[in-house]
Amino acid sequence: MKETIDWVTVQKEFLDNILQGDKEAAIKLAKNTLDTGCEPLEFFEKCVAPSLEEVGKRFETLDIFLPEMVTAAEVVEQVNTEVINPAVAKAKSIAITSKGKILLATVHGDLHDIGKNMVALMLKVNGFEVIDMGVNISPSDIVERAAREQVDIVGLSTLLTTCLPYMKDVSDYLQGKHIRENYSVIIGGAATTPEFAKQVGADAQGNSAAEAVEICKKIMQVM
Ligand code: B1M
Repeated sequence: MKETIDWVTVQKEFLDNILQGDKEAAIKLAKNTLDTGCEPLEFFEKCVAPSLEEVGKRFETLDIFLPEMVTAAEVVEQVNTEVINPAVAKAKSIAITSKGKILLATVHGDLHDIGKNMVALMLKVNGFEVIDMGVNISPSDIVERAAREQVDIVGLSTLLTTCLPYMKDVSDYLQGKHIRENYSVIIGGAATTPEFAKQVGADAQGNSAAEAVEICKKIMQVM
């Protein structure tokens, strides 16, 4: 039976672990929490994501500096690789037939990929074919690859407000080549909002990996 989790305590401990660069403790905490019956995505959304948000707040208020933010991100990447990703993959079997082909990229100028990688993983385990171009990808490369791979959906991520214009560039580039109607465009990442999605002519905006999956299912009209 699933135990009740005190998320405030777990998150506080996880935050301390990642700020101190204590990979072993963070991994142990993640494993122990999953052992109580917690779903890996729930651990990511209720502990990892809010802890990183707190890291961001402390960075903004100069309570911590870039090296600590880098360390925290490195520990999280290790926890994802060693605990969360394998647990997600184990819990869901990869579908044989594709529900749709999705191209994902973090846009030009932006190196953030923790959230985008979780979106990619959740789409894959939910039966979508994912082409993940990685980070810092130019609008022209995104459009060229989308056309070459004949994807159904173009998915763009950014966490930096300074990189939002590149999302608009992708949309404009698709329009300019008269191929915009061939794709659905969805955007996400902490810098985006539903209003911004409307402004740039995107079809949808998602605030979490789970939401990204639901949006893609709706677009492809699959369960
Ligand atoms: Co940077 N950083 N960072 N950073 N960083 C932020 C984003 C910031 C908000 C921190 C702050 O000041 N409060 C700030 C941006 C401010 C702004 O633009 N307004 C910032 C800054 C300033 C910077 C640098 C410029 C710092 C510097 O060098 N002086 C620099 C930029 C480097 C660059 O990209 N060119 C920088 C660097 C870094 C690190 C390398 C140290 C590291 C990134 C490591 C990595 O990603 N591999 C890092 C980190 C870790 C953060 C914070 C702390 C955490 C980001 C994160 O992973 N969040 C962040 C603070 C914050 O976000 N509040 C911050 C967790 C993740 C799960 O959330 O990515 O939003 P997110 O993804 C979610 C949803 O948004 C959604 O699903 C995900 C899962 O739930 N989603 C989608 C994401 N993509 C989607 C796509 C979809 C749908 C949903 O459809 C396609």
